[in-house]
Amino acid sequence: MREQSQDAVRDHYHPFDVRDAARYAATCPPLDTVAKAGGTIEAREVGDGNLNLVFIVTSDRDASCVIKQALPYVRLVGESWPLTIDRNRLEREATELYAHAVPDLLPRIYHADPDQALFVMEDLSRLRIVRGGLVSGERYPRLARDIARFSAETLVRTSDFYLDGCAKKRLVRQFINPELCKITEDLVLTDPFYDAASNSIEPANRAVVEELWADGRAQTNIAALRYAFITRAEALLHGDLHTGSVMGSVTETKVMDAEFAFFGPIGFDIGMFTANLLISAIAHRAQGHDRALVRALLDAAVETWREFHGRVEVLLDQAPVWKLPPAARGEYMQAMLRDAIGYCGAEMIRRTIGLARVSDLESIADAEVRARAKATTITVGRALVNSHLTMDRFEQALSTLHQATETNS
Ligand code: SR1
Ligand code: MG
Repeated sequence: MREQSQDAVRDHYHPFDVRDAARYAATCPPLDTVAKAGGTIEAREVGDGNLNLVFIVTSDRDASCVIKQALPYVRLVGESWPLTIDRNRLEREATELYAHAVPDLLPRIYHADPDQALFVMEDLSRLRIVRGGLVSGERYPRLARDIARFSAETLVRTSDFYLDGCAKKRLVRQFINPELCKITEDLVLTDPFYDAASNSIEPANRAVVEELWADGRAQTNIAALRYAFITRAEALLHGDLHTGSVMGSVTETKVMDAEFAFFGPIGFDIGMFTANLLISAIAHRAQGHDRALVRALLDAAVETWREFHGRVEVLLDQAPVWKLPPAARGEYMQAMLRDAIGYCGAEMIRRTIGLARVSDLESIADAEVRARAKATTITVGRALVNSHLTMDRFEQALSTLHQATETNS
């Protein structure tokens, strides 16, 4: 039985339909001026994520916006799974905070209404959700560098190296996010590692998954990763930084969907992001697609880590509050890498067999190819969870992937 969501009753809250969205958009920037000038405004609902309503609101003038509103339950599952609508505030506040460090990598927010659990933001229709683009074979040459910069800047600047103890703990309090954290604790770091009802397994992969469940090393390591996720308040994580949370083109990258933001282990976001690049590479490879595309995705994962690592080092050098002594720096960065690789493995497994699986794998029409691709992501994920504590370079994760790909081809 799920616990009731912790929301206080909000008298005026109601989920919008397209007419509500159009009417509302006419009352605030940027479309209020269009309404005042007699222009027409229309909305359509385009949310294809797991949680929220998303309306694109357009006008007969050169102005448009997006309204993002939280539903009081998990959209993917329905009203049987209540979920705090306060997540909309957390997403907006995290996005606004990040914008101080990396304004070019975030959508602009024009207006917020906590009572309706919504905010009005920039219409990014010129960009595409990166996951969908990657599935259709598009390339995003800036993606790795931009995500590395986003993560390094937002993480290190919210850590104890940049904030004094009081300021940091005030932020920790602001981003206490128990309901969304519980989703990750359960769906990423627990359920895929035993025979939970939320899992969905290709019949051909039953044995591969049962081996994972019976693997004592994997069970011990995932417990440690889960414990770190729950207890180690190092920096403000995005908390859900996968390719479905990023919009991009050849020239631009925007990070969205920060509603899972909270203070956690600093390697988590990069682990989650690189996992989704590796899943995409494995899916394309299993389908026999362009080898250069597969190579580019694997290279992007390595580049993400390398750029992130370099930027973190620079930021740590300039840290205003606490400079780690050079002798401690190596171990600190090594622990971050190992965490990232461990969470990368967990995310690969979860996106394959858990709730909220991904189109990279699910869109493979041929059942045999799909099962083979999934067997590979599970095998690689398990190997990364098992070996992350011995890794010293991100490239070792790729060697693990190459070995597993050989085994499953
Ligand atoms: C029940 S929510 C499932 C997933 O959707 C979100 O985008 C997060 O990835 C979460 O784990
Ligand atoms: Mg999301």
